[in-house]
Amino acid sequence: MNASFIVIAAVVLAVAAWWLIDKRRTSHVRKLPTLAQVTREQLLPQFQVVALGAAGSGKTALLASLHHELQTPAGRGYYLTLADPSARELTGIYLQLADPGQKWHAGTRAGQEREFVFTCVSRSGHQELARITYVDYAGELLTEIQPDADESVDRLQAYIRDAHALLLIIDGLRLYQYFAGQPQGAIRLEEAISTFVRTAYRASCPVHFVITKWDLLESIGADDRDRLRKVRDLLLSNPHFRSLVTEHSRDRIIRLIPVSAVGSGFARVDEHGHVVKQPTASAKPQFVDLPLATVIPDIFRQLELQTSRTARETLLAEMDKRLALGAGHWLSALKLGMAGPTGAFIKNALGTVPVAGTLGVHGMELFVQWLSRPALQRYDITQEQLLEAGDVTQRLLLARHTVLDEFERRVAALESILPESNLSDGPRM
Ligand SMILES: Nc1nc2c(ncn2[C@@H]2O[C@H](COP(=O)(O)OP(=O)(O)OP(=O)(O)O)[C@@H](O)[C@H]2O)c(=O)[nH]1
Ligand SMILES: [Mg+2]
Repeated sequence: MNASFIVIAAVVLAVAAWWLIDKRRTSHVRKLPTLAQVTREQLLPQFQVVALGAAGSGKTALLASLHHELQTPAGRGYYLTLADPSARELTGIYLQLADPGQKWHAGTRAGQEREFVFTCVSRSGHQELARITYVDYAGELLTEIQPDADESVDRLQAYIRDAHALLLIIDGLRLYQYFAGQPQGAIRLEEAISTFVRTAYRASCPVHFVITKWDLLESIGADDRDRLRKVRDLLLSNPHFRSLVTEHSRDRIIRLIPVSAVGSGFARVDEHGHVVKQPTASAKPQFVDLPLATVIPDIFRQLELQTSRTARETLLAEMDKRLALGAGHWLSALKLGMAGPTGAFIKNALGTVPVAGTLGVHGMELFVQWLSRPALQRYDITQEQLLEAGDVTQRLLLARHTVLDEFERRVAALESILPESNLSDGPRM
């Protein structure tokens, strides 16, 4: 009796120990859902963009102008939707911004910071393709000690940690002051660069330096390219900035993007150094779609640099084989078949590449689609063939693919008009 009790107890203990060890071994492996388990919402790849910049550097104006510009397709294959009351709020800010008869909008106060969740929708078929969360906050949180703002600062740090792209805002007014020989321009620029460089060094996602108020810089060069070259040379003359670019450009994407929320001739700097609206001007925002259009291609280019070459080559060889059998075979390999080649590649990357973990399964699926582009071209597979071959889920994949192509073309156009915008040595288009 005593002996059998000891045996039973030993067996129970051994089973419990095995269960515990197995649980610990598998608990860090993310359980991937099957298609039947995921809802429509979960099927959408999610991206988070955080714009960091000092108070008054133009973050809210850029956001409002970007929303205004992208709320209809206007010649693009996609547009953005935003739910109320956020949409109403940004529309209100843009209308005030673009009205030469009204004062500028008020600055964002600590505690007023918000997430704006945009949905990227395809023009044809109005398919929801991805969610892009954009965080707007009070610039003082970055540089000043604010009483009672600890919670806001913590939230901002969490956003930065989870960001898929960081937009580091360089105030064009400071650059204007620098080129006009005013000492406060150099001082503020130095301040902004040292704050940013610290953050950018720690980030594992792509980093875009966004130059706001581009319209104020017209006098520094003959055209956009000449102006951007001058701004890039100035930034690279800062040893911290130069060191960031040198260190990170091999496996990270670093970009320089000029934007104007109001466009050429809308405002000027008066004799007191204030930015004033011109009474009869009308707003024509310039390049404001770029901070968003470059996000997804840049994340993917960076992932391409960071995922194992062998894993990528195995996946692409498999995709190639399927494409040789026809469009339908390729599409079924892309669908949430976690047992197939896509699934194996995604599981591997989720465990080993920093940005992949935060992108999740559907962001990574989109990445696999993006990687297959050369094979699609090689087999000369047309959109029509793909559409005929696909079912409803596959059409969603396809719509995502088409918009991704458009983002890519926009990045290619940016790099051909303004090659100085690419600060990295990484692969170019
Ligand atoms: N000329 C010109 N001025 C701009 C532009 N964008 C912003 N401004 C000016 O910069 C000011 C500040 O812009 P905001 O968008 O409020 O700046 P912010 O970074 O959101 O500031 P906080 O909310 O205080 O952190 C505006 O009131 C305008 O005077 C632009 O594209 N061109
Ligand atoms: Mg603001």
